[in-house]
Amino acid sequence: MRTEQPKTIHLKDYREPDYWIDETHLTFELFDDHALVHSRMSIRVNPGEAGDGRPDLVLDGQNLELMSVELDDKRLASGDFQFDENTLSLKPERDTFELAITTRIKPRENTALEGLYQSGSMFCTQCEAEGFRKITYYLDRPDVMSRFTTTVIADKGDYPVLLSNGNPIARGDHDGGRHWVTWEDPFPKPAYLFALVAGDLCLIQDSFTTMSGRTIDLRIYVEPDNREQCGHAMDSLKRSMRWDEEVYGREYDLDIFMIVAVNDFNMGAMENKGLNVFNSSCVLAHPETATDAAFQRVEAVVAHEYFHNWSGNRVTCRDWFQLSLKEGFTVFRDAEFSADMNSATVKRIEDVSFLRANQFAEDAGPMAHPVRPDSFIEISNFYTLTVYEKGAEVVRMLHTLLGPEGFRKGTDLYFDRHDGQAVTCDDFIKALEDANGADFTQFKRWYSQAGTPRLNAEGRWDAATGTFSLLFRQSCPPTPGQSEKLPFVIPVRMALLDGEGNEMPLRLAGEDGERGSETVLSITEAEQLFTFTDLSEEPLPSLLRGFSAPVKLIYPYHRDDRVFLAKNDPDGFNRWEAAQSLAVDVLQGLVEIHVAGRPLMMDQRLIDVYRTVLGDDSLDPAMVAEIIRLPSEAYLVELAEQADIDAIHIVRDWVRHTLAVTLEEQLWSIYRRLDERIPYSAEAVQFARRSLKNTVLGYLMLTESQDALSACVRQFVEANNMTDRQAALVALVNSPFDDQKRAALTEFAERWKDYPLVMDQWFSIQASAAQPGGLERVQELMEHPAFTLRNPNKVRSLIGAFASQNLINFHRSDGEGYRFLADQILLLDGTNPQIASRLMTPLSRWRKYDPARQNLMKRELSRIMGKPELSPDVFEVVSKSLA
Ligand code: B3K
Ligand code: ZN
Repeated sequence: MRTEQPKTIHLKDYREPDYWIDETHLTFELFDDHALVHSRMSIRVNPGEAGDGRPDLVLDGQNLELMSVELDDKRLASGDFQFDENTLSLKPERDTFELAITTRIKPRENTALEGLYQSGSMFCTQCEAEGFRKITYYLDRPDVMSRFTTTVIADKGDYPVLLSNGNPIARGDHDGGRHWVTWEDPFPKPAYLFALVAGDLCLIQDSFTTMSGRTIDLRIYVEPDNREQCGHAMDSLKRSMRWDEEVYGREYDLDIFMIVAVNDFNMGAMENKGLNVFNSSCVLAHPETATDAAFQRVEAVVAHEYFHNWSGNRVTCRDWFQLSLKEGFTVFRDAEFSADMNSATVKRIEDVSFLRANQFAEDAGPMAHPVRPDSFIEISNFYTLTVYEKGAEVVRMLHTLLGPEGFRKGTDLYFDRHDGQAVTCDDFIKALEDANGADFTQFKRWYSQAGTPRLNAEGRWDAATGTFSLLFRQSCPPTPGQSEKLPFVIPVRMALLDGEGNEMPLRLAGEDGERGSETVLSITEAEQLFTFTDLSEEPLPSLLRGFSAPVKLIYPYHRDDRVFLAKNDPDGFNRWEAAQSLAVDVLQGLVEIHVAGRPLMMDQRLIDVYRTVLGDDSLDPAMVAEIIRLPSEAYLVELAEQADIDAIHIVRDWVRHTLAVTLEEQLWSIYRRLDERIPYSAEAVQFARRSLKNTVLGYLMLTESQDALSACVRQFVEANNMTDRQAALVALVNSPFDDQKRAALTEFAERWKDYPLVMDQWFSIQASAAQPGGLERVQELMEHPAFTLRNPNKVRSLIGAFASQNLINFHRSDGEGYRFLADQILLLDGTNPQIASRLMTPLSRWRKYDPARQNLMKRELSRIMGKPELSPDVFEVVSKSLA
């Protein structure tokens, strides 16, 4: 057990820094076993904060070896400053001064992958949120914005490429085979956006002409072997640049934009000014090695990081509590971009499924926090689904309430007003309000109240008057530190459908004029009634279209209503939603029957919906694939008060089998129609066809017929792209055909052993397979030569996938799955606390399960809690989980 409790930081304690750093000049001398970092800062007291007398200057620093300190060119003796584990402080004698500091660091020993570290043979940095303090002493907080100049010196043979933010302004050679490059970034920025890269990298180059006619030099740097895999990232970058000009009026500002791919990276990518550093999994894409999902992820992440240049870099966060200011907004921006590039409805369905299975669970667990948290122990723990995905939903609601034009007026004002500043979520809202004359005072509760609101709705038809009234009641369950919640503003996009499925004209009592056939109701009270008048027949409401608010909507539809909506709702998203909720209802009913020990009987209406959808040629095949995908086990767990994981798994499997057997003939005809030999292209139309074909193949394999097996093996062998090959492998791995499964896995590993990203897939497919013996298989795979705990992608694809996607094996009743996960967390806590902390999520959700499992999970949490010198990252999650 640690003796000293890590400190909690509170939003309410925010105050401006005592000093500003106007200029930062850095020189890095990179060597094989260490690096010397020389910094020279022009510092000035913050007159607003100084008060009486000049405050001490207190700089942040972590794991640094301090070599020297110079104040205005005078070397300070050790008595002239104090330093401890986390700070360096001194008493300046003037209001403005130059401070020069030299530190020595060990990038090779930096396994936490934060600060300056080595990934393979290259040096790279990750500074957000608080990694810069692992490089040198600094005011490492986002409201301190400085102009950076960076010189990198290294061996020319080993590190021919030396990069940092901004534009290269000088370069030269030193004796002894070393060389140097100086970079200057004209835009003031917080230290978290600093980046440095040094390595032997090859360059893929292109250019982009901005709307004002400037030519931007676009560069992607990768290890030479990956040269052929950058085309899609480059295209995505150019599309993102164009889109941000067209949709937000935002033009790129520097003359050069660089992306570097690294293999060891804690997350997806990082938006450092002019020098984005990417996990190679979010850059590299080639049809033979990357799936359609990977192609789409590359496009989305490239866009996301690029969009940060405005939403995050030009306008940044005042403090880390405001993280969603840049992340929620940028996720919303990238989602809209992806929607425009591919199918908007399918993108929305994917995002909503993900949010409901995962963010809703976070909101209901021990780590629940508002979109703008009030406090944290370790900021790295708050790069969460709530800050990102729910934050994006909050921005989406503002977009819905203002309409696209009002929203654009608001963002124009926001960017104009705050360009070059570090601001808050309030500033964002204020700009939207001012540009539109709107009042979002109540709406801002979405930023301060945690938890997923419940929205109960009831409809009442009055035939005598031709009116239909909708009564809404909202509530929000308590979350840690927040027992009572005030009503939210909940925009409900909706329509009323007649018996043919047509949208009826909407007229609201008390309002003049009509609202057209679709409208947005703004629910602001705990209980609120809307009455629609002049209706010719009893309508069926289509509610919360496009998931217009991140709430749990409960409407007492009969199953027949859901069937009707699934077949007839003109809104594609709500057609999917109706089919999903029908499937949820059927599955939940069957879980009860199974638990009661009664035989399972299939509701024919679900089969009927699937049959209709499969036969509807007017539907986008990607939509069909989404509609016939049953709700995930994770979502069913989230929905349950207390989840019976065995029952959920058995019932869901049984329903899948039953659907497969019943619809076999129709599935075959679709598979045959879509099994076409055409050259691969990464385009929406092909994504859609492959998505349906492979979903259908998954079902067909459940019939366990020889025909299905042959088709699957043939697809595995003959596929001309990784999407089809991998789908066949997944189907084989989850089948009882052991010989073919083993052969396919062996062949796949042999063929792709030199492609780490493909091997990640190979690990993940096996880790997620619900077959018995899952834990033993994962333990065996940990010994595979391609596996290492040092690489976050490997950890995610094996341990992460097992614990979060293989519920039946992870939750085995003897608790061995939990023990395994805890063992890995304890190991990783010593090397990479951020990754260790991420792995805590499944254990933190222990309250969802039965008492026996709860005890087993708590036992592992307590064991983790007992580790001496636990990182603050893991400490925060484990202590909150046990609280
Ligand atoms: N801003 C980074 C995330 C940094 C996470 C630091 N622990 C990537 C992104 O959201 O674009
Ligand atoms: Zn981001």
